Amino acid sequence: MATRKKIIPDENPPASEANAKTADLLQNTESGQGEFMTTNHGVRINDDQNSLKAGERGPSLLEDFILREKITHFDHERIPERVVHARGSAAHGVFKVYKPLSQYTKANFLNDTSAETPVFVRFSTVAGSRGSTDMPRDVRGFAVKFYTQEGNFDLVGNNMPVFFIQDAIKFPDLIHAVKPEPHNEIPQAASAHDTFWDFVSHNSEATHMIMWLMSDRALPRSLRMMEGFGVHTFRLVNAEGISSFVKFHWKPLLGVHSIAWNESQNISGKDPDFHRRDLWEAIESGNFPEWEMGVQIVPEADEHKFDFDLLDPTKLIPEELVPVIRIGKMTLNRNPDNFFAETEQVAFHVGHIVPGIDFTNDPLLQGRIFSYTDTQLLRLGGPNFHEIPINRPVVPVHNNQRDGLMRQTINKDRTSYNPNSLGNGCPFQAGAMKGGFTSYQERIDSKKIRERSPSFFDFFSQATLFYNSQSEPEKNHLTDALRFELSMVKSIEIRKRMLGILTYVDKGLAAQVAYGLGLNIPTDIGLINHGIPADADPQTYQPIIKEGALTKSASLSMANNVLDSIKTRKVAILAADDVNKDSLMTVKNALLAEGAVVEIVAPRLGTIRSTKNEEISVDKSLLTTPSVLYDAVYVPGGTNSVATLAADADAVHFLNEAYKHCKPIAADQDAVQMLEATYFSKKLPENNNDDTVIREGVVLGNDAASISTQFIKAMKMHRFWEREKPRKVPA
Ligand code: HDE
Repeated sequence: MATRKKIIPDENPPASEANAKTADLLQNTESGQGEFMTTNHGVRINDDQNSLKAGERGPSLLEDFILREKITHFDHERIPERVVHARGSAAHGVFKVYKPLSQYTKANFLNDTSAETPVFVRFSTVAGSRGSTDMPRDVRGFAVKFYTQEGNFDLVGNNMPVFFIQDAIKFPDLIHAVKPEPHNEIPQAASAHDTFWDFVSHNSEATHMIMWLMSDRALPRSLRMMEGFGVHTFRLVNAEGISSFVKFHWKPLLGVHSIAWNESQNISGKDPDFHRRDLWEAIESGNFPEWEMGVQIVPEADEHKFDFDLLDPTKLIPEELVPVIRIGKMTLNRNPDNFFAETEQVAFHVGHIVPGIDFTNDPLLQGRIFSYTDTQLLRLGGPNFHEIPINRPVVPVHNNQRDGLMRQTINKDRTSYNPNSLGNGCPFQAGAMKGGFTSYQERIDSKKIRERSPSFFDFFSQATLFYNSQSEPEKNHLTDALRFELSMVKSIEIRKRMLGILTYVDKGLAAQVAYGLGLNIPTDIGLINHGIPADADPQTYQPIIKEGALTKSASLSMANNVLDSIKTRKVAILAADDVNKDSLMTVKNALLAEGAVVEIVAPRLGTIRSTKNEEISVDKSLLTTPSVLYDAVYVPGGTNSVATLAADADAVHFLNEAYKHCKPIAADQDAVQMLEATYFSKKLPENNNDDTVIREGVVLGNDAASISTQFIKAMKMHRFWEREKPRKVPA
């Protein structure tokens, strides 16, 4: 019989044992393996498949408490989904700091290099409902709960470093605008509709974020291959009480990669759980996702040295101005045991900070501090959501809070107030010397006003910086995204207003988008919002480039990111009966040795035969698996295998689509018949007479070993976006 692990909340383990016990504490596992079924009150159930009836064919009886308990529980199994970030996936892991950061912060988990701080990380999309696709064009949430020895620290960030609005009071407007429209609840998980662009076109402070949202950053290849950002400027505070400003970053060790928009739309149909599955499978197979935590630190004295305001969440600090120092590593190494108990019930809160970390006066951050408790009260049903196992700290909780819905802790003491003498004054206030949290003593001497600082009123220069920093293919994608989204908007007035705004980012961009919309850039658009003189003429306006300001920032383009690994990339090997097994295995083994995931895809399931009559197991059939679920494709030789595939429309489509989405493709020379069946074969650039030919990511050769080498080289490049425009495939 399985033993039960029971949690007694006020008997949390001492600090030294806490790490080891975290997994147990967080799990409260009730697997039921080997146990008899009982009611919720522990009575053994004789039969749970037949309700109590008056006779074999008679009516069910009201006294059937087993039926009623089962159905009542079922009727109450749903809680309100998150108002934003409803669609999410999560994992457990650990964080380790590389070097003590005592110069900047006294936070223990950023100083103790021997500590493995447990974390729980939830990734999410923003606009869609809980059951929506993983693959919309959207921001991704990147929320990390650190269970530190000084209490929980939540870094509730996104995969983009800036935000749409500067002040929290605008958040409900932003979210009302992007969510499905209220009269018909259309469209699900998409920003391409009138209300969103209506809001954006009246809210030019969103322009920088719009550039990120229209870029490929909104289409991550994997949750494991995207950056994370704390967005706001926070404070670090050291033991002497000296504070520095800090921006938090997460840098994925697999690099930052995206997919094509057309691909993303297809995946939504073929596998709407694409990101969730990818994360789950990577962890199950031991390919633990890793990120390095980075910090950009700005001494307090340098607060006003930038040409933007550090408190403005629509601005980033270019890495050229303040480098990102990598200070530690996070590894996700365990999937949740139960989606609802952990991923759904986890409650993040930007206000969960520990000594050594503090807030700034960013008006967006300030509003969030209020919002997150409030939302959990509604979503998790009362003030005791911190007692749900996934939300509990690994250190003991002692205070005078009592009662409330669903209270778990059975407090045994008589006093629940402070000061007291009946309880010997317990629990004591720690005071700063014993690790009590003290707020940074920022001096404030000002009038109460409902206004924004003029230092927040440059809405375009960082949008221009972002656009200018993109590679040509990235710029093309951004233009196409804007054309797509604004074409879905029905109101011509909104489209025109957006063209006006884009003019202030880059005139060429605005002109290209205008062309796609069949519109001219309007001349009569003054900007409703701050940032541009009301009488500025979009036709003659030049973007503001401040003196000495950067014109490009390398880290803003994914093209400059890590391109040195094919670890966990998925490769399809297309094969049919009479395939050349030697080639197939040589390439497969070379890919596996580099850490790739390889699947044999054939016209049907079961096994296929090799030319030497050996059996080869098939992983997937063409019926269920499209090319959009893979990063690259290889076609081994074997006359009959190639002939079968060349005559199979699904196989030919597989290759055409992989080419369209700019993926590496490899084939044996004697599989060339298969390539010739494709649309793109005649469009390949000239053969450059290399032994193994690699042309815009298409590798063709006689020798499987050198095909492997070239194919792996091509896969490290991730995608060959430059083939996209001139050689577009109509698939
Ligand atoms: Fe959130 N946000 N947010 N947000 N947010 C929520 O909290 C809110 C903002 C972010 O995986 C909610 O538990 C306000 C910025 C993530 O569980 C809610 C404002 C950033 C998640 C809420 C913001 C975020 C949330 C909904 C403007 C990036 C998912 C359910 C002042 C730095 C966390 C919940 C998870 C979730 C409010 C702006 C990130 C309603 C009022 C900026 C990753 O409380």
